[in-house]
Amino acid sequence: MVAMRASIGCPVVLAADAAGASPEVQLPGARDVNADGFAILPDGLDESWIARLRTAIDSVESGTGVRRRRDVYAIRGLLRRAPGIRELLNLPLVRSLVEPILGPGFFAVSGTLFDKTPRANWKVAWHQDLSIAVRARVEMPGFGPWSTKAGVPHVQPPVSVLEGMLAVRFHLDDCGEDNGALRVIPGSHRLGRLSAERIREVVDATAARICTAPAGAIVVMRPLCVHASSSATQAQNRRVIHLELVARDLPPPMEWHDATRAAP
Ligand SMILES: O=C(O)CCC(=O)C(=O)O
Repeated sequence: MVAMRASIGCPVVLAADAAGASPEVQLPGARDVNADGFAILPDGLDESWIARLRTAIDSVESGTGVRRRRDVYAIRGLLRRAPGIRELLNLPLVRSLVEPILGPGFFAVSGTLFDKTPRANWKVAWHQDLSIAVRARVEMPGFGPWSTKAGVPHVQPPVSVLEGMLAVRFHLDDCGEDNGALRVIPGSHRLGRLSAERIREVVDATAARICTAPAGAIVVMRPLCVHASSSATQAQNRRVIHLELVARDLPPPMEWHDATRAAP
């Protein structure tokens, strides 16, 4: 199989293994992810892994955290609701991709399925991901404002916490420009937390990148990278498993709401 290059520089070649990575996958270097704020690895998971993840998602029953607009489009708490998805954290491919960026001992603090279908189509304006889910509300300098989502306390932490996070997105369907692809502003994660006005300025001043991705692709993104998502104009699913990973605990007594670790 011919290896495909990741969308940005300095690839690291990873030999095939039994755990689902395509042979000779070339990983983006940490330096490039840190420079651009995102990277696309088109040749990530193989067919058997895609099928396994689709099955894990199909088994999730509706309830709190499953948001419906006639059809499911977001399932939150995914690692708890579909435990099979935790296996992603043990994949050598994922470790090889994430460890150079976050360091060893990374763990997931959030897992969400985002889907777009003809009956559950949606879009998101340009924004940064600024909130984290925590175990309990604790007043600490630098943390705030607070909100509650599905009964879980959320807070905006200091920028230093957000800079230590990485979103890893596993595509379960082909996602072209017409299928609600993520759009990102390269390099914008290096500007810190931005006001709505600054986001508009940055978007006006910088060419956006559309993260088209085939099924099996893995997209990594720094949460501070300004991003948006358009509605799909194609009548097919756009399932993405979106995990947020970190390698550090929060300053005590603040604690992550959910910390799912890879098996040792
Ligand atoms: O999946 C998408 O297209 C958008 C996700 C998003 O905007 C987010 O995670 O903040």
